[in-house]
Order: sequence, then structure tokens, then C-alpha cells
Amino acid sequence: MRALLIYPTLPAHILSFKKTMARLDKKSSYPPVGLMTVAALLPSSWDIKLVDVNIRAVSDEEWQWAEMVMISAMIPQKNDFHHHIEQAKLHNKLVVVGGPYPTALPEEAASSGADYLVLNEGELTIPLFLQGLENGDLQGVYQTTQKPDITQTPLPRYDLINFDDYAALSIQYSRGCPFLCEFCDIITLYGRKPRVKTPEQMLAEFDLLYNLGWRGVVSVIDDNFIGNKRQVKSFLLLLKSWMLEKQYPFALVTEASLDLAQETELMQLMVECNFKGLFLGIETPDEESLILTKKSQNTHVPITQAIDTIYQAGFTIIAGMVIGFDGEKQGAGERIRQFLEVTHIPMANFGILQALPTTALWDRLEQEQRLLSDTGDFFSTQPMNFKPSRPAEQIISEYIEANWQLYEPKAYLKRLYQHCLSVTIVQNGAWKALSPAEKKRRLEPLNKRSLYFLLSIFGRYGIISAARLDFWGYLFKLAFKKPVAVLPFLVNCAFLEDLEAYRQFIRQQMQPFT
Ligand code: B12
Ligand code: SF4
Repeated sequence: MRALLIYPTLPAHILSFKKTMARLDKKSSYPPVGLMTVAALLPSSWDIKLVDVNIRAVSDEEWQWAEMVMISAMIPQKNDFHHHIEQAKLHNKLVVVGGPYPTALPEEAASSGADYLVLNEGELTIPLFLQGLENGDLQGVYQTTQKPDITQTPLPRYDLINFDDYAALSIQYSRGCPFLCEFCDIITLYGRKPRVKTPEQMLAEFDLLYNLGWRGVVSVIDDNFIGNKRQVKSFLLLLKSWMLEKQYPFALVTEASLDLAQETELMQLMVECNFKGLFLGIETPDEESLILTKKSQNTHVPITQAIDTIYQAGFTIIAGMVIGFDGEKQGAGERIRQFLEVTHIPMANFGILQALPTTALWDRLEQEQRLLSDTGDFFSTQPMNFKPSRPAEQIISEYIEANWQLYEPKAYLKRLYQHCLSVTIVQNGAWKALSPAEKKRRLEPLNKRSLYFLLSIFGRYGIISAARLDFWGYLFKLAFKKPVAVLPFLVNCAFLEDLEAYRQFIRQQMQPFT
């Protein structure tokens, strides 16, 4: 069988960083691990091609070549997902769809003519689909209520992508999360009992990336990396030796729950394994909203204190923030802005609450008849898909205003500078400890492109920007007080161009709804 695997376009998003990517000659942030895993679950006799549409379009030859087209998507990708199904049907191909969007909304996902819906986790449903195919099924829905044992998941087919296209690579350690946040579909899609891969399996994945030549950032794309604290420690102990032996080829980032701040030993181990950055689902500084949305794990320790502990351990933080919870009082946008200022968090994935299908929030709103018929696309530039408890126009106005002020260059540079001062910068594998070969390899990226990248930051923020005096002021203060923070400061300045464009985009898109 000749199977063409397609990953549809990701719509504009605060973390897309299109301009920064272009300057670095990268086309997208992360590769589609779901499809690379699907590829590994298909029979080895199949011929497989993978096209990530965020990198390039499907060519005519590829449409001709394919016998079967397999498409994955999350809800925000739905428009391009349906477009590609239509294209595949125009070319008379068999179409198979799977992933979080078809799993959450199977009827909607089937509406443009897919032949096979292979839902839930592919480890269990792809064998059912292959059996159906062998039995001559011309169409079908394959699903399960079971969760697979991911210690049996094969190595994703990283060989199907071109590493140079991506800013970072990704790897998955666990699925599921033990918490109960009302708005979250992780627990309905992947379960509340976190399942983890074995330490040996993970090292095999790290070895694969290493042997295929990747050096740089690797994102551990878990829902909650510390969902199973005991098991994660045994993995980290092995990873620590691996990192030391390989001289820290990867800088790691991941997503974790805020209770990490209470786990000193775990944080220490993560830092020793070269974890540098964390995405933390903080959601809101309003305690009543956290309790109402069943995110009480964020209320056990004052959030500002938890963040401080995490900074001191050695991690940078990107925050997930949300506005629009039930019972929220007027002014939440400003409270979120102030919170990010006080905690020195430069960048937040800040969105308006949307009800995701399958969640407890969705069920409650459905019962209360507050769901709106248009389900939206589930990303931050759509109005809410339910009737909120205060006027939607008020929430949207606060959201636009908070974003506008957060990514005003002077405000961003100030938070970034304070962030750089707050975070303990741990240097695993210091320069003098590296072998000559490793030193040579690390200098390789310092080519014309990286020089141009640095010069463009100086040009934009040191000369053209109205915030240029702040830029130079912070740069000099850092050079004097904390020289190791100068490079991270500059690199993070680069994102500001995208963040400024994004606040404009939000204003344009959302103003009509105020
Ligand atoms: C990495 C990631 C991203 C990356 C995506 C880049 C990329 N190329 O992957 C980035 C950071 C851009 C991103 C952004 C967002 N994301 Co995201 N993301 C993830 C994450 C953490 C990992 C995805 C992954 O690779 N998983 C590992 C693979 C192995 O799992 P999988 O994809 O589910 O694949 C398995 C099955 O689904 C199935 N399968 C998958 N595809 C197919 C296809 C076929 C044909 C078949 C047969 C089977 C099959 O088999 C696989 C093996 O079991 C997931 C959470 C999660 N646990 O998956 C959220 C997740 C996919 N994201 C989600 C959301 C909501 C978002 C955002 C809207 C968040 C936000 N509020 O900002 C944004 C939207 C971005 C945009 N531009 O609009 C939701 C989607 C919900 C849904 N029902 O669709 C998830 C599930 C997390 C969540 N609940 O919040 N995300
Ligand atoms: S902690 Fe995060 S992943 Fe876990 S249930 Fe809450 S929102 Fe979902």
C-alpha cells in the first residue's frame, strides 16, 4: 500500500513565531509526532510519505502516487483538514482520518467524505482498521474505550521528516494527567491515569534523534510531564547519565503542573538532565475561578511563591492564561496583565475560554443550555462558544486590552529583563568540559544566518524601535550584573516582532465582537 500521511495547516497562533522562524530559516516549530507514530504502527511493507502542510503543500506527483491518504488533526486545524479530505476524494483516494479532532467530534470530522475513522489512540485502533481492510471493509469507524500500554509504542518514524525544517523536535514520554480541570479534554482523550514509556524506550528515542544528527531544543510534549512522579524520577536518573555521556546535545522543554514547585528533588533532577523551560498551566490569578474550574492544585501554595521557587531551581516559564471563567469579576484581563508583570513572565499563551467537546465543562454548559451552536475553531481569536456569566463583549475587550499592553515593546522588554535576572541559569556541560569535536560542532551553527539573526535583533530593537533606550539599558545592566543572561535576553527579544504582530492580529479579529 502507498500511504500519504498529511498534517494540515496550523492557523496563526501566539506561539507560531512565523517571522522569527523565517529569520532562522525554519518553517515550523514542531513536527507531527502523532503521524510519525501512526507511520510506525502501519505494516513495514507499506510505502509511506509524510507531508506536513506547514512546511510545504502536497505535490501533484504525491496525489498521483498515493493509494491511501491518512490525515491527522486537532480541532484548530479543522478547516484545512476538511480541505485535504476533499482534495483526496477529488483524486479518488481512500481516506483515513484520526487524531484528537476526529476523536472528539467524529460526526463533524466524517462530514466531508472520509472513508475510515480510526479514533482514539492508534496503538489499539490501527490494528482494528488493518483487520477491517483485510476483511474488505470499504468504510468503517474503529474505536475503543481502552487506553493502550505505551511501553509497547514503537519508535516514531523521525526519518520521514526533514529536521532542518523545524525549530525544535518533539518526543513524548507520557499520556494523561491525574488532575480534574473542568475545561480540559486531556483527561477524556488520554485518561487520568498517566501512562509512561519505559526509561530504556525513552533513551532509544533520544538515541534515535541523536544518531539522526539532531542537536538543539527537544520538547517533551506531555500533557503533564510529572503526572507520575515516581516513574519520572527513575527515567530522569538514566537520562542524566545519558546527557552527561553525550555532552548535553539537547536542551529540553516540557509542560508540567504547578505542584512541581513542591518537588525539590524532581526539579533538581530535571535541571541536571538539561531541562531549561516549562510551560505551566497557571490559567488565572483569581482563586475563586481556579476552585470553580476544579484546578485547586494551583491554590495549594501562593502562585507567585511557586513561580519563584521554579525560577530559582533553574527554569524559564511560559504561562498558559485564560480569561472568561464562570463567576469571573470584571477586570480579569488587567489582573492577568498585572500578574504576569509581578511574576516577570515575558510570554503567555493567553486565550479566551472555549468549551472543548467531551469535557466536564462542555457537559455542564450543555445541561445549562449555554452552548452556542457555532462551536468555533478553538483558538484565541474566536469569541467564546458558550454564553459566559458576564457580558462576552466585556471579556473580549479586556482580552484585547491586556494583550495590547502585555506586548507593548517597553512592557515586554521590562518583563524579559526581570525574568533573565530571576531565573538561575544552570550551565550543564560547560564549554571547558567539552571534547574538541563537540566544541567544533557547537560552533557550526554560528554561520551567516545566525549572525544575520543577531544583527536583525540589534537593528530592530537597538536602532528602529521606540523602546531602543530600554533595550540598550537592559542589555548593559545584564552584561554587568549577569553576563550569562545576555544571550537568552537577545534571543527572546527576537520573539517580540511576532508578539507585536499578534497583538495587532487579535485586535483586528476580535474588535468586531466587542
Ligand atoms: C505538540 C502539541 C501542539 C503543538 C502542535 C505542533 C505539532 N506539529 O504537533 C503546538 C504547540 C503548535 C500546539 C498548539 C495548540 N494545541 Co496542541 N497539543 C500538542 C500535544 C501536547 C502533543 C501532540 C502530539 O504530538 N501527541 C503525541 C501523539 C503520539 O499523540 P496524538 O497526536 O494524539 O496521536 C495518536 C492518536 O491521536 C492517533 N492518531 C493521531 N493522528 C492520527 C491520524 C490517523 C490517520 C490515525 C489512524 C490515527 C491518528 O494515533 C496516535 C498514536 O496513538 C497535544 C496533547 C497530546 N497529548 O497529544 C496537544 C493538543 C493536540 N493540542 C490541543 C490544543 C487545543 C492546542 C491549542 C489550541 C492550545 C491553545 N489554546 O493555544 C493550540 C492551537 C495551535 C494553533 N496554531 O491553532 C488539544 C487538541 C484538542 C482537540 N480535541 O483537538 C490537545 C489534545 C491538548 C489539549 N487538550 O489541550 N499543540
Ligand atoms: S493539569 Fe493540565 S493536563 Fe492536567 S487536567 Fe489540568 S489542564 Fe488538563
